[in-house]
Amino acid sequence: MNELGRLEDLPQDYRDALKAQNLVPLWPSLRAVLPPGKPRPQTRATAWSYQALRPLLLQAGELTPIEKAERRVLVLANPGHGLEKMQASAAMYLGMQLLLPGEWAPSHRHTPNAVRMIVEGEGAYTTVDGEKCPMSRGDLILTPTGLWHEHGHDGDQPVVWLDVLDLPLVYYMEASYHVDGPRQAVKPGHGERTHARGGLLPTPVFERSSKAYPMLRYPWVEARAALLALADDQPALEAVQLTYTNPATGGHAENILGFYALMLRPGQTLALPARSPASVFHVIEGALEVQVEDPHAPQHFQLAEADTCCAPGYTPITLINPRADAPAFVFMADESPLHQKLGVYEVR
Ligand code: GTQ
Repeated sequence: MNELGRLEDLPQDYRDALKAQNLVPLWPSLRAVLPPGKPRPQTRATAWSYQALRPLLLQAGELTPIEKAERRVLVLANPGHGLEKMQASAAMYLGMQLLLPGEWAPSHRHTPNAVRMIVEGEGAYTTVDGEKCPMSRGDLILTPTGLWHEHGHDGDQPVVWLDVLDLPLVYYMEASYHVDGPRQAVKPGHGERTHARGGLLPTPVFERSSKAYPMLRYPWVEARAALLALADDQPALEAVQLTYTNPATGGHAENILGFYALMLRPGQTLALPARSPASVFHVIEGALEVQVEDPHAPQHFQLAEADTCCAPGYTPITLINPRADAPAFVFMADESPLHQKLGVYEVR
């Protein structure tokens, strides 16, 4: 591969003439925008300890009343992108949100898609599109693009959840905005109950239009039971993994990011191939070691319950359950639906 001409090789008056007409020579930047062989991700393998961030999140509860925050969130920001960019990867945003007993985070809707993975506490709920979704540890609750959502808390202990949004992508597209709304009227309906039996799909014979997102809450008790059943049923299966899907389409639960529940058997090591999308791992139960062959600096994270890490794309990742006596249960998010839809998805 030959060396390309540099900007400094061009006479200053020529560079000035280009600039005056909003013109840029490609060749000095060609290798930067099309690097050889594989991308040079800004995303760095990064881990966030729940034990370390929890006191700071609770402190935010004392420092900033909910009325002054709307959403009281500490963002898990990737230093590779610059913390102020508030992104975990190119397309993923992660935040730890705190809601205290009696608090209410008012109704709004926005273009980015969100999910919540409940980390700690009981008694809180999210109302999404009029459906009241109780929050329990390990539950996944969707707030897809455009749907009204608000958070309330009838319990007596702090509740914390992990927000995963495609905000960096939607913001980059200059398509990010929100609309405030009044408190929602709660309508009857429990999508997680009507869709609790995989393979049996409610058939809306007399309905003119069915909901684009018929299931908004994926209870952890169901996901955990499904993982244990899968592991038990297929003892030789390496990747005990489930995808959170939209039961009506069979496709991913949301349009841009993918969400998965994984189980690692006691002592299991699971080597994942390098894939183009970035990914996020959050420990629901047990312990997890994550080895990331990050080209910047290889990382080996030891994660405890409620810890979270992210890994860039195009990078082999090894997951290890260090415990010989108990399975590890992991929530994973990635950019696969986006890469697949755009035709840039790769496994190496
Ligand atoms: O709970 O609606 O972490 O709108 C960032 C933006 C959470 C939310 C975030 C949001 C929300």
